[in-house]
Amino acid sequence: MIMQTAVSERTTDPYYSRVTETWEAAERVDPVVWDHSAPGPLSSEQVDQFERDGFLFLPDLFSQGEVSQFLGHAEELARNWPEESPGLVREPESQAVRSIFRLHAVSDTFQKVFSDPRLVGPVQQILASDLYVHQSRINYKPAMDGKEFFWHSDFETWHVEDGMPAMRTISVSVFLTESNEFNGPLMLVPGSHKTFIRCVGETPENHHEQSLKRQQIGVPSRDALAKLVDEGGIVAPKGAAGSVVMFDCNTMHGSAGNLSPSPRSNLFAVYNSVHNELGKPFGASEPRPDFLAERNVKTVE
Ligand code: 6CS
Ligand code: FE
Repeated sequence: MIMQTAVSERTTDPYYSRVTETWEAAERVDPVVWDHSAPGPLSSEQVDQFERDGFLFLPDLFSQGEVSQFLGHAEELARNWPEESPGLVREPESQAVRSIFRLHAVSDTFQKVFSDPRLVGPVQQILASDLYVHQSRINYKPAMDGKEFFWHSDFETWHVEDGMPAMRTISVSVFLTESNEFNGPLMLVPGSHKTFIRCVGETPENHHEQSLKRQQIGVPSRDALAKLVDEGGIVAPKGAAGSVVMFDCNTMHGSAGNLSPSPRSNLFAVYNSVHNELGKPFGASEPRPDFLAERNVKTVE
């Protein structure tokens, strides 16, 4: 058995990034499944699948009635968001709303969704830990205006810019609309979560003001992506509104723009282990704002 070094005992950063002149592939040092015998709703086959692929597709987890209520609430938030209040991101080439962040702090409806055992149960099982919401958002991907999300590992940004120490974090994406091949579905590279890609390029100041519209730093080089895709291919789970994709924080993912005439909206909750609290950023001078990286650790129950 390979012994993992406790995060608090690490003397060097295994996940340094944005410092070398060429990209590098480094081995992940953290477990993916933290305790195979932890209780929860997933079968042992599903746990093994998550460990192998770095994601799991759970079709039809929420009913059509539930998601239409969530979508209505999401649209209402976008219509009424006060201009001066942080958390709203517009599309790079139009005024259409791209994302709204930190829903767990502004919406009782979504806070309740983020405590739902259908979402929390599987994540607790894989991470074998109590959880808090590190980040939450809606990506609206509006009809025709909704631009791509370039390939990235979320952990790379959360480590470098937010000070997240270890890979003990899982995102869940709830489809608020159908996801199909025409509307820019989430694409993932199976198995990519086991390799940490060190990215090229320095972090500019206030990087998030640019990266949330169109990310160019903290993204894999062409050859790095080619290597991962050679090994694992690309999948795009598609399905009805109410379906859920849960994926590891280091799984390489992205999505194309939405050229269809209807929106493709997803609700995201990012659950971090309470044992993996944020510290100082590992590669940026200032930590990012709270709406991107929650520092108030409130266990979900
Ligand atoms: O920077 C972030 O934290 C966010 N940006 C992207 C492109 N994905 C993850 C996260 O929402
Ligand atoms: Fe992402």
